Amino acid sequence: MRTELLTMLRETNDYVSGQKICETFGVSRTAVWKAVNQLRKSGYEIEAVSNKGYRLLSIPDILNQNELLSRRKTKWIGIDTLCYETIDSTNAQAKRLAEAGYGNGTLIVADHQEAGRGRRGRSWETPAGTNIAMSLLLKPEINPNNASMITLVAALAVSKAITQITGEPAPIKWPNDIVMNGKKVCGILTEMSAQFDYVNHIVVGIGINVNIESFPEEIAEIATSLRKETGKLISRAELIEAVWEQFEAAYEVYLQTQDLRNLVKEYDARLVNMHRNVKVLDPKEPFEGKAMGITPRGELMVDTWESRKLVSSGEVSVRGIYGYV
Ligand code: BTX
Repeated sequence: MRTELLTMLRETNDYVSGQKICETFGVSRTAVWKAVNQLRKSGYEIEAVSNKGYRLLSIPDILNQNELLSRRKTKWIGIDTLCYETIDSTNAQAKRLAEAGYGNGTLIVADHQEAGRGRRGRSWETPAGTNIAMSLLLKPEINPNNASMITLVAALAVSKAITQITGEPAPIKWPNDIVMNGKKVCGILTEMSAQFDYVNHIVVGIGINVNIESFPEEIAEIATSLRKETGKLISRAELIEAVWEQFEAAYEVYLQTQDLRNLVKEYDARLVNMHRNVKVLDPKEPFEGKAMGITPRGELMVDTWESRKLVSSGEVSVRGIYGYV
């Protein structure tokens, strides 16, 4: 009931009468009063005025099930939403839940990760109280060869959601980092469990630096947050909702063709590398060229002086000639 009550209070700036709440949920006035107090304990400021009712004055920046579910507008993502104050890694937890039978669309969100994972064994910092760490469990009927493109779908969704919430551009650094002013504000790690021709499950892990103001020394040069770039305090729950709404829409387009042909234009429009010189750190043979956008399969097209090369994600990193972007 707390979730539904929150939704109800959030939908209006005005008072909602105790009577109306009782009738809507079929509960007693005492039950309403208890629910209001529980919400207050979690940090919500709720005013109670006799003869008028209850009014929501402020919403804390917390990530719990009530807050996320009361904002949920997605069709299928997050029907099952699990929130943790602290966890090793939301991706690791998503995998454990997948094996325990949780279904397509399960969303795992944590306030703090103790062993957040980056790509290729790297780590990802998620200190408590300021950032977003979340993973979506997918069980699609697709060819495993097409799965890596889902990372680019997620990057597009995050980029759009950040712009929707902050009003600022949030370009994509191919394949799946979101950058602001040349620094990393979001990382995405997609992991898959598959047979030869069958996907058991896919986990899309997204880490966003939201309200954090300073970073550990090792990453201070390359990392930034929405707070630092926009000067605004952002509601993490609102951003989470925006990301998954955007993801649902883009993922539906991807599923129709199992590739990015209908998303290339939007992706390229947000690509920070577009028409810039890049260094492709291919362990076999590093090379330089000009980035020309992505193919419908999500490869980066790089024109060298002699030919066009297609760079697949997963194997190589791409850098700007003078730095990270
Ligand atoms: P990546 O391998 O591209 O980036 C990891 C590198 O980024 C690190 O080696 C470090 O230099 C830098 N880094 C670490 N933490 C941060 C940070 N908070 N902000 C900016 N740069 C940082 C990117 O990997 C993929 C990251 C996915 C993280 C999500 S969080 C939810 C889910 N659970 C989980 O364990 N991982 C994913």
